[in-house]
Amino acid sequence: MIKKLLIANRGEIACRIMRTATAMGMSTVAVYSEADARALHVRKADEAVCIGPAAAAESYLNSAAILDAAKKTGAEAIHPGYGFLAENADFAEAVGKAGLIFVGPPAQAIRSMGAKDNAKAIMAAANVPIVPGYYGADQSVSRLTEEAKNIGFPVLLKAALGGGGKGMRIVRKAGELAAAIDSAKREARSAFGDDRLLIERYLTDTRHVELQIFADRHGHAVHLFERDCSLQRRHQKVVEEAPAPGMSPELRRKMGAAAIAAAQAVGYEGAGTIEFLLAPDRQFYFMEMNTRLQVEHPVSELITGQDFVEWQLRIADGEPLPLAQSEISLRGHAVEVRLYAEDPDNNFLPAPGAIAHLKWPDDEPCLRIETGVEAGDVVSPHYDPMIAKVISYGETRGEAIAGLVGALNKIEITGPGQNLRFLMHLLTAKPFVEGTANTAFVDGLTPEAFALSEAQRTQILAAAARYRFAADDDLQAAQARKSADPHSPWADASGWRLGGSQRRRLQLILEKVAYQVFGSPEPDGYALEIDGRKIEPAGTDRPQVVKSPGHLHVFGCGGPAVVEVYDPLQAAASASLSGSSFAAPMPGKITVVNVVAGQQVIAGDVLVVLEAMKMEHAIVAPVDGVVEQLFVSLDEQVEEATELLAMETAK
Ligand code: MV4
Repeated sequence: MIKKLLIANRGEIACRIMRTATAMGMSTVAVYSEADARALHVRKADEAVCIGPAAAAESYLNSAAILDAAKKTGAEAIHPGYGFLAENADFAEAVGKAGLIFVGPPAQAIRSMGAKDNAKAIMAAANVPIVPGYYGADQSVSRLTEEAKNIGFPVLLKAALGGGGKGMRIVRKAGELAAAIDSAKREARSAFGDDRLLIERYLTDTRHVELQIFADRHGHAVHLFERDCSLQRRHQKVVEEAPAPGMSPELRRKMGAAAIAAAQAVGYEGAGTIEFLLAPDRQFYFMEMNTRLQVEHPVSELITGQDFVEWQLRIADGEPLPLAQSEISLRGHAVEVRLYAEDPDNNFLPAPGAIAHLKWPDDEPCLRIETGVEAGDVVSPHYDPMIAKVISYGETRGEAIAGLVGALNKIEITGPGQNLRFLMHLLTAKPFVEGTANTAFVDGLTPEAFALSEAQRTQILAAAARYRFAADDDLQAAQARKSADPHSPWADASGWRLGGSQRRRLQLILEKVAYQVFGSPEPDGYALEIDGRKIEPAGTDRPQVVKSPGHLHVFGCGGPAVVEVYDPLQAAASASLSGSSFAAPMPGKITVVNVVAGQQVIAGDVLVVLEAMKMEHAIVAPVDGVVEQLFVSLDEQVEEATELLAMETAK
């Protein structure tokens, strides 16, 4: 048995592999770049070695540094995870030559499957169904044109060394072919250093169905059923599930047999995935083979009750497969989503950053969260901005989906961007719920598709207003307790005003839209009006609100929302904030003094209130800081531009 394992990866997969290796009694070695020095996978490992600067090319892709770390720590085996060097045949070979165990397939199998044309030739020879097309060596335009005409338009041009849709071109008629070949070859040359193309019949309305396989060194190969990964955004998987919706036992058997044949055809060992395109007529076609453990492997683990990393480690150590095909059974349904630090409202650009607040749903047996970060960590700008994988299991597909939506609704995160609302939209979209969403579904969505509904807006604004009013009351009460005369009417936070209305006013901004919110204190909280509309009292299932400087983060309304608390005079106050002093924006009477000299305040805190023109004007802290000096006192009449207070702003 392997005693010490080096994990040549980072983030959630490194933590996930360590969890199993530790459970198996292994000692674990993490490798990390300088940017990851304080990362969770480093903290979790028994030992850790810095392998280079932040750039992946100089660290996580640095074979020599990784091998050196293995040698230095006495690791006997290296697990590559996924991505980085996981499908690098040269690395797999170098690990073997260094006398270490590579937890993965033979280098030859990686090489064979690395080129689409070669992979198709091997599959065709093994009678694995492939998409009709041409994948020969003659790459002349005349030959490619002749073959395209034989296949029939529309055809798909694919780069032999391409992947994830890179270098793909749909050609709908003969006249477009020459230009498409030229541009596809140019792109392939620059992206992969090789411009070989293959041509396939373009299949429409397809599903992406992939089979998990394992093979050992003793000639055994099994499949552990299929996953449906049709929900992809620009060829990046977003939602994965097992088993595939609408799969019949007969089709599952046929696809499983084809996947095993594929594994045997390449002399496979370890964990692998055979990707198929499933057409509406239930014909399926080999697309590509992934010679690594996939990101989405947990959904297959959950429906089979197996630990695939344990299987990998045992097989890499020469053990036979833990189970025969007849002993592998399918139960229930699992769905996974990839929670990313990206901004769906900004074309899904990465939105890395420090995690100021992170709260997962309570542990449940049917919920699994795989993550490489904790509150206080940073989602790095140097690498894939994955925050976590969230996986839900249910006896039925409906239960699994409902559990996942409920869990996502409870996730609280502030700091980096996140795609929770997008994920929840996909999981509740009719085509997905009905199990009919194909590979074009996600890319066909417009941003409006996952915009906030009016009901969600109202729920979010109400939660923010209730939180803010309560916070002001608490602050007022705290001030009163500290002030010389705790029973002064000015200390009364109830919003009571001599002869005046008890209504409190807030201006909130949600997604760049300003709302007037009025609150009237009542025994069980505040009765709210938003832009003149009376709001239903809060129910029992209350959204969670977390404060950050100048913003309120509302969770539990179909995904996080950020509400800015705005006061017209805040703009005036911050506009008049010259250096670190405040000037009265107009003549009036000081009716509330909420702070004392030396008090720490955060952006949005009410400092003093000026009554002018029969209205209350809150002077708020435009930024975090400390109140240096108060120049006014309660009930004082002040002229316009009177200095009210001085504040030292946080650096
Ligand atoms: C196809 C196809 C239709 N017809 N091949 C996308 C990247 C790589 N996985 C292969 N892909 C496709 N190959 C033929 N002959 C449609 C796709 C495709 C796709 C496949 C699976 C999941 C998502 C996809 C999104 C767009 C296109």
